[in-house]
Amino acid sequence: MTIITRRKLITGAAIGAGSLLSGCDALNRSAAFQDVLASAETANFTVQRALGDRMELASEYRIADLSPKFRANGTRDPGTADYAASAAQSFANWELRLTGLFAKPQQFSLAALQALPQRTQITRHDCVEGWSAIGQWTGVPLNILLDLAQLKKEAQFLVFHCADRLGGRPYYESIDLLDGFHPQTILAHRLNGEPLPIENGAPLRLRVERQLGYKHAKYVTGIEAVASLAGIGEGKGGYWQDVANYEWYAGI
Ligand SMILES: Nc1nc2c(c(=O)[nH]1)N[C@H]1C(S)=C(S)[C@@H](COP(=O)(O)O)O[C@H]1N2
Ligand SMILES: [Mo]
Repeated sequence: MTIITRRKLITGAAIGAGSLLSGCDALNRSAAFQDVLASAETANFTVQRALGDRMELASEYRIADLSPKFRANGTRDPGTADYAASAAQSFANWELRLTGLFAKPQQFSLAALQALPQRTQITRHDCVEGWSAIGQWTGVPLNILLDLAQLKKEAQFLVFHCADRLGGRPYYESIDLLDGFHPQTILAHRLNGEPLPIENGAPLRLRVERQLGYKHAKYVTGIEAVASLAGIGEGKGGYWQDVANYEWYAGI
């Protein structure tokens, strides 16, 4: 298991820097990521190479490559009264709460998220259960939210809280800051040009395109910035990590 801490992120930023500065405009505009780049003179070049790979983009596909249907897996409907009531009003009352290590913790309605700059990407989703699907996702880049809420320097991980439970436990997932600021990491509210279907995580789901399917939290209600995963769930960083020892870092 590789946990990328902020210290490693800082040393890694210099490698990433060349490709970031050429390609990733949104990332370059990110105040928090600028801090990271500014600290990059402490670079360790071995760590750098590995982290540089992690900032590369996942493959993107064409409309012609879309799967006829994007299949659903895991929870297909959270099934609570609150969720049903929210769905009945097209999730107009849905709130995404940013809590924990932010200088300006805040919440966003779905409409507020949709009013921010959006990214659309066609990517392949790979589930450990042995299937893949290509879908077109539209949503707000996570790095925009991290800057608006002003992620604090002590933050090392972002925990995604979800509206559903599996076997009585809330589903959750977590990523480090390299994935948090990655330009293809988005909170998606549309799939294949339509509002996200309930079975695929309506109204909001994480897309973290360099990782396996279980990292892509559906029904996201909150993002908590933390210095450690120890106090969350059973401390392994995600539902499947806690119950079945899945890898925390599921890079593809
Ligand atoms: N909240 C929540 N997120 C989740 C799951 C889940 O059961 N609940 N299943 C995960 C798994 S294993 C996969 S493969 C994908 C499936 O996404 P899909 O239903 O859009 O295919 O969601 C992931 N995110
Ligand atoms: Mo999965």
